Amino acid sequence: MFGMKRARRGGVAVALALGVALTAAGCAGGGSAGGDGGGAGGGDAGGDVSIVMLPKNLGNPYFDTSTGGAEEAVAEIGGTFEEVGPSEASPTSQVQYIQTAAQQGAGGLIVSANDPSAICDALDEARGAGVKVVTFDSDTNVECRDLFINQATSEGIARVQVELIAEQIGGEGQIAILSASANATNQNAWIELMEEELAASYPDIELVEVAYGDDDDQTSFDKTAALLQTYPELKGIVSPTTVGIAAAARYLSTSEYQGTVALTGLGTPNQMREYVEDGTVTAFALWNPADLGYLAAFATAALINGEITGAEGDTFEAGKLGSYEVGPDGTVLLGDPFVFDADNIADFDF
Ligand code: RAM
Repeated sequence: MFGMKRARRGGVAVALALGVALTAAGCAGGGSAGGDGGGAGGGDAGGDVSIVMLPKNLGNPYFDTSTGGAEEAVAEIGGTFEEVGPSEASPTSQVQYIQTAAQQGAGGLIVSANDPSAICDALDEARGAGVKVVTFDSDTNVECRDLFINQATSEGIARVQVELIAEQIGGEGQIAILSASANATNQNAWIELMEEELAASYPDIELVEVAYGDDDDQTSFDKTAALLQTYPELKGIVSPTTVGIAAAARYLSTSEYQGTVALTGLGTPNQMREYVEDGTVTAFALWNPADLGYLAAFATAALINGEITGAEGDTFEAGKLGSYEVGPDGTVLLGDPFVFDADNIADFDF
């Protein structure tokens, strides 16, 4: 609704520029649908495509970009679009926005969940009132929504971060994780898999603590300082959140640890560029949040228009991204994570 307008312009440009690079990879890994399912491009089918987008919280550039992608898609489809959301990424902070969307008769709700179950009652009610519910980025329990649009497999997201930190600390030493909020479905799934991967393949790396910055810049900054103080031998930090990694990089960049304590995880190129350029960070990963929002909006429109029900094997068209197929547990996969470093970071703008 508000600040997002600014982000939308950037988001659209990015989606076009980046769509090419990151989408190419994504299609190779997942996609596969095939049939063109009738209303190609999702154009005119005629339902009331009114979509409300509810990120974990407002004020996070990652979600500004995903909202920009969703808004671009809804403009192509021909519907109405609104972004709403809380300022804090806490388990129940989204409930009131879900209730309002249902009361206002939204056709679809796209949500990144702060907790797998805390918003389920509200989502059930909304679905009972005819709202199609699509999670993206961070899922709820499967039974609480119609579809989940997943940015990449959890295994892939976990693996790339473990590989990056292992490489950056020379395969041994203490590391910590600086996560988002303690209940975040997505971060918790990735952390569990990172722990498994570390245990299985990196016996000389010790994970000493998982800290939570709540996807709040200041909290993440303070938690970074605390980790460095508590663990003088710390060799590296993995932050699987764009808010956390940017705050940790800012702390490290002016500290005695710059260049000696490694930092990687999931970040946006625009937030991380200065820290790659000043040597605080070597490489980190992400996907294209604009494509994620764009895909979520096309999937939601397909549900609203009755083109799909969310059943495994359903296929739909997602505009410039092409065809997608619903996989097990009502999940649609965008693609593979992408690694950003000094050689490519200048090519991205989101
Ligand atoms: C933050 C949020 C989001 C996550 C990214 C990587 O922006 O926690 O849910 O997907 O980081």
